Amino acid sequence: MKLLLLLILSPLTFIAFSQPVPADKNATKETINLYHNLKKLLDKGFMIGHQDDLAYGVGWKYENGRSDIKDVTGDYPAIYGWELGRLELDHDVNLDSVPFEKMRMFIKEIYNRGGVITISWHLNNPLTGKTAWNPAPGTVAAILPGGEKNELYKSWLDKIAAFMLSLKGEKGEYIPVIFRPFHELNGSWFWWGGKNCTPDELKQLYRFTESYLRDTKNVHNLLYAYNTDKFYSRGEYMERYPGNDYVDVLGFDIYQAYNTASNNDFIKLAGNMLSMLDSISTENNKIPALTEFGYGGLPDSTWWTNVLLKAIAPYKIAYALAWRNAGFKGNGSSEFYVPYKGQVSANDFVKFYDDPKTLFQKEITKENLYH
Ligand code: BMA
Repeated sequence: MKLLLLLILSPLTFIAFSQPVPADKNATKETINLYHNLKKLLDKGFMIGHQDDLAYGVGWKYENGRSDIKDVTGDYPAIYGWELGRLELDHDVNLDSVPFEKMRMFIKEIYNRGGVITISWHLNNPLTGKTAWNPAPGTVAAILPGGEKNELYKSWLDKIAAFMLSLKGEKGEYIPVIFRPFHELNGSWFWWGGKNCTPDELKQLYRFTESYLRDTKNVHNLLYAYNTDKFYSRGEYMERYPGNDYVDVLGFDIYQAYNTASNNDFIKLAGNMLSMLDSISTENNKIPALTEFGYGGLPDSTWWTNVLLKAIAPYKIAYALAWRNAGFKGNGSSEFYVPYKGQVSANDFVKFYDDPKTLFQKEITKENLYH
C-alpha cells in the first residue's frame, strides 16, 4: 500500500502520466477539453469543414439555417472557418463582406450544437496600408517591438482580442477558437510569407502576437494553428516554426489545379505532405490538420471519393477545411469548393459524407468536444 502511494506521488510518475497541455497554459476549461478531444478524434476520422458555410453559398446569401453542405447532405459541416480581415480597420464587414455581427451569431450557433470554429486573418499590410497581398519588404520588422508600426499592430491585436472575448456560450463561458494567423507562411504572396521576411522575423512575429493576445489581453480561448502552403521537406515545413510552446495544430493548405496538375499528382503531393505532417505531429505532440483545401469549380464528378478521400484516408488529421463558396461573380466567373445542390460532384459528395471516416455535425455533436 505504502509502495503504491509512493508510486502515485513520485514526481517521475507524475511526469510520465501528465498529459500535454495547450500552448496557452491558462486556457479555459472548454478550450483544454477541445484540445484533448481533438487528439482523441484522430483515431475516429476527420471532421469536414467549410469556410463561411452559414453566411452564403452559390446563388444565396444569409438565408436562415441554409448551408450548401446541408443542401447536399442534409447535415452541417463539423467545423467552420471564419475570417477577420478588416476587423483591424474597424469595418463592420470583413474583406469578403461578412458582417462581424452576423459572424458572432453564427459562431454561437455552431458552438451550441457542438461544432468547431477556426478563424483566419488576412490582415492588411500595417506598413503600407494596402491589403494582405501587398508583400512590401520590411513589413514584419516594422511591426515587431521597436519597429515604427508596433503600436499600430498592437492596436489591431486589441480589436482581435475584443472579438475573441466577445464569443460567449450560454453560461458566459468563452467559445474556443482554433486561430490560424499568418497562414500559408512559406509562400511569398502575403506580406508575412516566404521571402518577404526572414524565418526568424516570422517566428518573432508569431510569438509576439500570441504572447500579446494571451498574456497582455488575457485571451484564453484560443488554440493556435501553424500553417504553411505546400512544402517538400520537413526542413521546409519547420523553417519558420515558432516552437512547441506556441502551437497546438499543425497544418498546411493545398489546392488542386492551382498547386497540382492531375488527380494522381494531388494524391501524391498531399500524401507526401500528410506523411511528413503525421510524423512531425507525433514527435511534437501536436494536432495535425488540413487547414485549407479545394478544387475550384469542382469539374470532376468523383473528386471527393476518388481523389480527396484517397489522399487523406491513410493519414490521421483532425479536420479538413474546404474554402469558401463565394458563388458567381459579376464578371461571369465563379468560386466554390464544395458542391451545391445539382453540382456535378454533389452525388459523390454524399458518398464522401457516408464514408465512416468523414465526420459532420451529427457525429460531432455526439462527441461533446467541449466537455
Ligand atoms: C481567397 C479568395 C478571395 C478571398 C480571400 C480571403 O482565397 O476566396 O475571394 O477574398 O481568399 O478570404
